[in-house]
Amino acid sequence: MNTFTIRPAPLAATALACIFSAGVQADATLQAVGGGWFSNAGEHVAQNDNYAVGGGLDGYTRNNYFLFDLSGVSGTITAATLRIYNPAAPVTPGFPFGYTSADPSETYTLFDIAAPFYSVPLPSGNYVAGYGVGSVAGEAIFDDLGSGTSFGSTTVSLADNGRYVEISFNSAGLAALNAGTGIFGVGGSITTLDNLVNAESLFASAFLSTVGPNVPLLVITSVPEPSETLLFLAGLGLVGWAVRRRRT
Ligand SMILES: [Ca+2]
Ligand SMILES: [Ca+2]
Repeated sequence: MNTFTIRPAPLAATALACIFSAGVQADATLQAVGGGWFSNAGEHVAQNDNYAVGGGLDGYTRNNYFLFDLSGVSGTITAATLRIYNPAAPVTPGFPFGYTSADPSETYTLFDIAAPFYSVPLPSGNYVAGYGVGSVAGEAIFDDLGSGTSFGSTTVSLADNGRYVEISFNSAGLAALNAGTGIFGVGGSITTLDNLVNAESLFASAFLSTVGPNVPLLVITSVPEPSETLLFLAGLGLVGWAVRRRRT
C-alpha cells in the first residue's frame, strides 16, 4: 500500500497553483484625495471638504463626490468597494452629524460624473474650484453628481453612525474604473428625499480634513492584463523547461 506516498506531479501542480493564484490577484486600498458637496443652488466652497449629502434644514439639497488617484493601479479591476466614514458626533456641539432623517432609512446611490469638473491640483492643493450660489455651472455639476449611470447603492440608517458606509461598485462602475486614468471621480446622492424642507442627510459633520484615520477609501481587487498574464505564464514555462533540462 502506498496511500501516503506523495507523488511529485500533484505536488508540482499544487505549487504552481499557489504561485499562479498569488500572481493573478491583488488588493489595493486608495485614500480619497478629494471630496465635498455641490448644492442644488450650484454652490461649492473650494476649501470646504465636508462631504455631507442630502437635504438640509437650510432648504438646500446637496450631492457629494469623492476623488481617488488611480495612477498607481495596474491590471483589470474586478471588484471595488467605496468605504465612506459616517460620523457619530458633531464637529461643533449642536451641529447635525451622521445620519439625520425622520425616516427609518434612506438610499445612498453612487453616480457617474459625465463632465469631470476636477483637474490637476490647483495652487491651493485642492482639485476643485469654488462656485457661488446661483452658479449655472455649479448647478450642472450638482445634477451630474446625482444622475446618469448608477455605480451602486446602499440603504443607510441611524445604525450607520460611527462606522463606514460601504457601497460595492456594479458592472457599470467597474467599467468606469477600468476606463479611468489619473484622478477618478464618483458622485453620490440620497435618492429617497421627500419634498419637505427638513434634514434627510448622511455624512453630516464629516470633513476629509478631520476624519483622520477614517478617511474615505476605495478598496479594489485587480488581476493583471491578459498580456501580463501571458508573460507570467511564459515565465512559468521557462522555469518548467529549465527544471526538466536539469533533470536530464
Ligand atoms: Ca452623472
Ligand atoms: Ca426620505
